[in-house]
Amino acid sequence: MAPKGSVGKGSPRDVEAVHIFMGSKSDMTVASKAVDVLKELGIGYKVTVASAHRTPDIVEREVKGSSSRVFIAIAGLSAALPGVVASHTLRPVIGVPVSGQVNLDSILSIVQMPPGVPVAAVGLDRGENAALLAARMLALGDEKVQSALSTYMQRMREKVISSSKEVQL
Ligand code: C2R
Repeated sequence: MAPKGSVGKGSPRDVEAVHIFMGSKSDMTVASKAVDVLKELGIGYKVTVASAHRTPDIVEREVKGSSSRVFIAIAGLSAALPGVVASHTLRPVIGVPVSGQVNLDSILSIVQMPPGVPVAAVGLDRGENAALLAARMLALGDEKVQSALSTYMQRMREKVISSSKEVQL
């Protein structure tokens, strides 16, 4: 039975609201995309390298001891990590497949979870979308995160509009 654990109290800005796991240090470029977005939105986070295959005991300990509200799990190849994180918690888990020689291996490992253990999946290497999805979850209970997300969306909109002007040759 997965424990409920204790979720950190206070604003997502003041606690490690998102816990990012990566299966290896080699996944760092994908994790950096998530970290950049969380920093931009002012959301607190923690990053851990731990592997369901190589250090299963550390994954279990880190998840069960985490006070974060949402987990992001980044892994390539046979990506068991997001599913194993989800098996140790009742909090939402977002999986990020990492690209490699095959690509479908990590995508299917994350998308094809058995019934009863849900993992939300974003696209290949889409660390920024994992962070934005986590932010949307946190925004349900926090107006400051909601407003930071609105600003982010507005900036994206302005970028598209200005790039449309740039291509008027
Ligand atoms: P190395 O570069 O360390 O050999 O790792 C990692 O996420 C990484 O993308 C190669 C790839 O193996 C992945 N890995 C997993 C897991 N642990 C490591 N998929 C896991 O537990 O699921």
